[in-house]
Amino acid sequence: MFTSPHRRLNRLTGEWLLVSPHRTERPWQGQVEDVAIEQRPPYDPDCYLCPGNERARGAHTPSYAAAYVFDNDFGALLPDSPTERLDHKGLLVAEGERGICRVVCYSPHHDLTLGQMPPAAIRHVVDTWSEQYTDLATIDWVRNVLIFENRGAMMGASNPHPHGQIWANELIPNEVVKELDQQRSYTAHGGCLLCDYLEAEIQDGRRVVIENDHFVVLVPFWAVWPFETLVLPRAHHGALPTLDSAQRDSLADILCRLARRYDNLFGVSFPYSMGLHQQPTDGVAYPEWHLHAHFYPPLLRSATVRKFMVGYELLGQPQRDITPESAAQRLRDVSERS
Ligand code: H2U
Ligand code: ZN
Repeated sequence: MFTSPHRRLNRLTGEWLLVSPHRTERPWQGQVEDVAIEQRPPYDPDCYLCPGNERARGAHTPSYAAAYVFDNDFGALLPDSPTERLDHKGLLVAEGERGICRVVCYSPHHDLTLGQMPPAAIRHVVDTWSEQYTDLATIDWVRNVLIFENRGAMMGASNPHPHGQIWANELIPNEVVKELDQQRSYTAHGGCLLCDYLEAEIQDGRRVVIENDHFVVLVPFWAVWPFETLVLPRAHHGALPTLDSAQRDSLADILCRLARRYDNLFGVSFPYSMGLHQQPTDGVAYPEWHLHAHFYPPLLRSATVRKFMVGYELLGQPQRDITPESAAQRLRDVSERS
């Protein structure tokens, strides 16, 4: 691989990023983050997601034993927003948009994370995600269901209780539109973009982090975030509901193992945003769409130094120092013990 500055194509979005392999050793005198020593109780009487507690707007979180889903009390989208449109000379353009926002508690235990949950409990979360996708897809105006998680204060999570979110939109969001265009245009090559990409990565091997029977985790060739990963099913699936029981167990296993590696990398509960990209739900067939999950962690070289997307990256294009190959090597070298 190149040892000099170069640019790489993100095949999934069509966007370029800069890679500067020679720059890893630059000194850092900028912001360092506080390392929160997390000693959490299994139940927190002040947590709105713990079983039996009251939430911020007075709703009651019931006693629950496994994953629990509720409508977000402060949803960014609302199911009854009016259909409005503004188009002033093609310059001031706006559209009303409906949506449904939900919160998924992964576990009743306040102190757990994905990497600390037993595989059977993560499998239950996978089944819950799948049911939610199916359930929301049946609503005729829902065109996309995005399941995601912000973990850690650094990524803006509002609460340490293990949880994620679901936003079901009337319109397909930007990142999904870009990936759809790329996957669609790639079919001119005769196959699926991510099936072919996975095959190329397995053959190369340098960016593969973990494999099990049905899933592979790799640092994508075009990763922007230092320890960004892509979770791919070996078989071509457009969304979770078509995964069989063994494939779901495999997904739960690989998510748990990845989370443990992340936590062990810098010895902290590793912050990230992760999300599942599944085919849109507008009733159209998307044979080109390949189910996958992205993990975008902000940490760069230690628990206290994060990557900022600023300057050239905001104004030009993303740039990274540590190469995807060396990030993958470090994630391979780290233990999976919890
Ligand atoms: P984040 O940690 O990623 O912010 O997700 C938590 C969500 O929980 C957040 O979107 C919602 C917030 O609106 N929430 C409730 O629905 N009810 C509450 O009582 C507090 C927080
Ligand atoms: Zn809690």
